[in-house]
Amino acid sequence: MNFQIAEGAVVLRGFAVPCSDALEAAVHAITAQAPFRHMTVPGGHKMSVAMTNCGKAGWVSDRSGYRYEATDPETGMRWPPMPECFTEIAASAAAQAGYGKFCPDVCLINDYQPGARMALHQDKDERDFTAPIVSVSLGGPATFLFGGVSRKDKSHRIRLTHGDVVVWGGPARLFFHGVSPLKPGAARINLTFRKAL
Ligand code: MD6
Ligand code: FE
Repeated sequence: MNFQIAEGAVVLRGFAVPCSDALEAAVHAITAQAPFRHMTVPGGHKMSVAMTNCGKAGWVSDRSGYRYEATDPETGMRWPPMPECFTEIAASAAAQAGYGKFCPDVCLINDYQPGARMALHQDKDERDFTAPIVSVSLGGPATFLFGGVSRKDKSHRIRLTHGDVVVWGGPARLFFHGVSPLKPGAARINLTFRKAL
């Protein structure tokens, strides 16, 4: 059931299941406007996870670095607006985890096909670290890695399945985390909601 991974970080098992059809339909509509793409990291290689965004800005990476941009570099257009069901699930999950009044302005949408992974990293491109991050998992299972303030800290391994939500903030806001390579089988979509601007 629900549990705390560390002070400030909780897993809400199945929290998004009741609205998962609406969330998936909204992802489909967003990707019709702003398709998933494999972004390039500053080192020059392409990420195995494909990404897109919705909201007032979107997280982007290219050879010059990571940042939030108001427009999609692929199309030059604004990112699609954040659907109401996105804002609602993010705010209600944050409240359930003890973070009141969370109002995300960005949702990064990650598409994991089998073999795709996310190396250990910190989320530190946002302006305000007092707001938590809310992460919604849809589709196939994945192993989420959750470490500590230092890259060298030992990671917990947490299996996340369809509808699970992780809320991340306070003393855990800058903890290292990642995703192990996805097993063959069903693809996974992850929504991460941030107050980035
Ligand atoms: C993922 N998630 O689960 C990648 N970041 O696909 C993240 O990088 C992440 O789940 C910050 C907080 C929660 C997360
Ligand atoms: Fe992250």
